[in-house]
Amino acid sequence: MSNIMEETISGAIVRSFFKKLEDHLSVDVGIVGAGPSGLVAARYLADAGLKVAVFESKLAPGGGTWGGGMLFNEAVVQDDAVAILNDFNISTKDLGNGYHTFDTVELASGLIFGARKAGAVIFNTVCVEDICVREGVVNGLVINWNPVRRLDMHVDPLVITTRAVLDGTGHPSEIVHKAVDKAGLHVDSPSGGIMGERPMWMEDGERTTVINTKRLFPGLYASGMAANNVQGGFRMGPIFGGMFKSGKKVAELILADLRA
Ligand code: 48F
Repeated sequence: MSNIMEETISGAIVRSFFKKLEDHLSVDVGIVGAGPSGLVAARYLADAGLKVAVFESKLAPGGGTWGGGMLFNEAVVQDDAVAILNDFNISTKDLGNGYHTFDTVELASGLIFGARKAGAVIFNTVCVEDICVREGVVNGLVINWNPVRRLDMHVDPLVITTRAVLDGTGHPSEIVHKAVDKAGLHVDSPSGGIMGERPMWMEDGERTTVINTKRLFPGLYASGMAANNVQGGFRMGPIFGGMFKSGKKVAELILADLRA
């Protein structure tokens, strides 16, 4: 008895995955975290022709998009960010007061699909555990399987070479923490370090998320709640315009820098 089908399928998966990984050992942009800001950035950067890899520690990309507000799977966006959802073909319902609702399962799947179809590759269950810094530039991501981290296994990582790194890790801003605490970098924030996120204030949080989205150090950028954590912005809960606009803004900043 032969296992021809089993061998074919296993071989196809192994060869196909390793080709994908090998093709992305060196990328233009390494995005850490497949939340809304990271996925929006991934899509616009890939649309512009850059080689983009997204590393997401969880099995399902999407970050904080799936659960809406308190597991009610609807969320809200303002008028001025609906155009971004239109770019992803995600439907919204106009409330007629400047706000729109949307289904968060459609949001999560739409953002993931949009980023993938634009050409960004998503490596799920892979966490970024460190960065590389050479001659004053952040130029690499240190990756490992998230189950390795979760099980506290002593396994050395691999490195992805980057021209730009985006911290899209949300509230903890894990990558900027590595830059500040471990590499000793002085980032572009009021203190040169991480200011820490402030409590809920939807209006100010939404406004400042976009302002807080910036290049923090050569080769290093932050978006979404990671950007707010670094700059001391307010949290805002299940309104997502700031996240989408932050992802679009950081894509434009990275594109301008890489094309300069
Ligand atoms: O937190 P998250 O959704 O990022 P975001 O783009 O959006 C925030 C909103 O979802 C919400 C909000 C809106 O009002 O406040 O919270 O800022 O997604 C961050 C993703 O990063 C992954 C994490 O699993 C999540 O999916 N992540 C975090 N640390 C790492 C990581 C890491 N070290 N390596 C890989 N992925």
